[in-house]
Amino acid sequence: MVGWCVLGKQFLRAEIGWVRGWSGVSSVLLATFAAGCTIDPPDYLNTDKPALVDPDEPSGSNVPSNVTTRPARDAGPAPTPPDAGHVSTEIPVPVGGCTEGATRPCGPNTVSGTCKLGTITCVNHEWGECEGAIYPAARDCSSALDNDCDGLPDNTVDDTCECLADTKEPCQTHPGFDGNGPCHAGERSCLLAADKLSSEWGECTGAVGPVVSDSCTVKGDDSDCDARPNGGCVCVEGDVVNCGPIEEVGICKFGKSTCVNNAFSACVGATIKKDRDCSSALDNDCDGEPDNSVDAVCTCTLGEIQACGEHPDLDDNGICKAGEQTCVAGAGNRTSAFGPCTGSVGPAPRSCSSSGDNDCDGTPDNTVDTTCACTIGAVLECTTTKLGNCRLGVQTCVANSGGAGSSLSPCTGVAAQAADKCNIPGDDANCDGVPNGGCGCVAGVGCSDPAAAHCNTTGTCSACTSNADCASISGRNVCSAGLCVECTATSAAACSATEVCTSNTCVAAPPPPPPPPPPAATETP
Ligand SMILES: [Ca+2]
Ligand SMILES: [Ca+2]
Ligand SMILES: [Ca+2]
Ligand SMILES: [Ca+2]
Repeated sequence: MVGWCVLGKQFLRAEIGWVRGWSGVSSVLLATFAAGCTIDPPDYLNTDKPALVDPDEPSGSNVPSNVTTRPARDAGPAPTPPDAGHVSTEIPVPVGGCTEGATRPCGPNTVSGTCKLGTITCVNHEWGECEGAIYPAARDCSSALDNDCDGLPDNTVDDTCECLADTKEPCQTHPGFDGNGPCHAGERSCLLAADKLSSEWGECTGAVGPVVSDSCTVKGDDSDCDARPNGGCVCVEGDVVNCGPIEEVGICKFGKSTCVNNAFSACVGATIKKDRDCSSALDNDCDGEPDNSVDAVCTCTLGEIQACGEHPDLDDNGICKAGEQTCVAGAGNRTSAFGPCTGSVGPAPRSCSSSGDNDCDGTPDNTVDTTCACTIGAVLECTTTKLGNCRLGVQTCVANSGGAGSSLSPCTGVAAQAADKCNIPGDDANCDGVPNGGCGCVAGVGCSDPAAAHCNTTGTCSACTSNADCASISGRNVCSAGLCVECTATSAAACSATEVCTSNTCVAAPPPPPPPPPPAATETP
């Protein structure tokens, strides 16, 4: 840093090292100031221009260079008493005449802080009063200005101004504890001296530190400031907690337990779970479900009746029906299950003699079909034939062996029949559809054999006994010795007029004899 000095009557430039703070100023700096140096001159002084040196002043002035008192002519503030390390000086005013109208700087030998150079003018060949200069004032620990022109703000913290006025800061801290429980640091305030020439920290107040252990009687106490309220306590006096069941489900209800002398009392007022009761709609076992819920334990609702022993597709036909079983409780009602099945009836073999439906097929057993061919006991008309004088018979329905079927007995009751008669043409007395069955001939109809043309009443043919027997035999209508012939001597008429009977046969008559002798006759009467 560039500084400037007054040595004798001359300003000298000097480059010096600067260390902030009086107490740290090097001996070189101190020595320099002792020789009338300062720092940070205004720009117009920071030059080698000759105008800065009074040409009227002889060199080697005998004015001491380290004057520390302000001139008597200075009407400004009273000079500041020098304090330790504080150099107060000002630019010396030459004595003797001067060139009329000349001017030169005057005032403090520093322009740091609030200090300001003034101007002195030569009037009547004498230097007049220093105008406009501002000299160092007393330091004010509460001011951020550099009133004492020492190059530092007056409130710079150092041995004199220990602290910034009106500020506070923590003190007596408890690292790791402050902020927990009651623990916190104290606080101290910066106290400014009445004359503001110094400041210092006041007494530390309000600090609270940790104790050995937390209280077990004050809820939330963290006096040991470890961030664990009531640390080391089983419970806090007067605390009431739920006890008994794990949760309030069904009939289960919490009880209360109270902290007394750092221990919880016995549980009071709790309702705990009981055995399950399949007959109860309550949740006695506190599992979240009504006890009578049907599951693997209570397998049915007590008193419930259900079908059992069923016969698919058969029940409700005839005798068939399902059974029933009732839900009954196990020991202590802790379980439930259905009891035995009763009342179940299954199908039986069909009985053609029963009007019931024993085989449960939906129809009466005695319904007539291929199995039960008829209704047992029924009597039906029956026939063999209805020809001739025959009439209807009867037959009866009977059960087969075992009753599994039925059938009709043989037809009976047909009128007893005689053999066909052979002396009545067309007779079918035996109702076999064949008239005159068994007859070799029918009386009145005759036989066809000329040698047996006579029909007996028994239906057999024998030798003719009369011409009538031969009537039905063509060309042989004459019975002659049991044989039907054409003619006989006595039956020549059977031949035509031109024939004659010869050997029972009609043959051509011989030519008539020449005129017959009258009155002769050849015929017998
Ligand atoms: Ca200062
Ligand atoms: Ca604690
Ligand atoms: Ca339950
Ligand atoms: Ca049936």
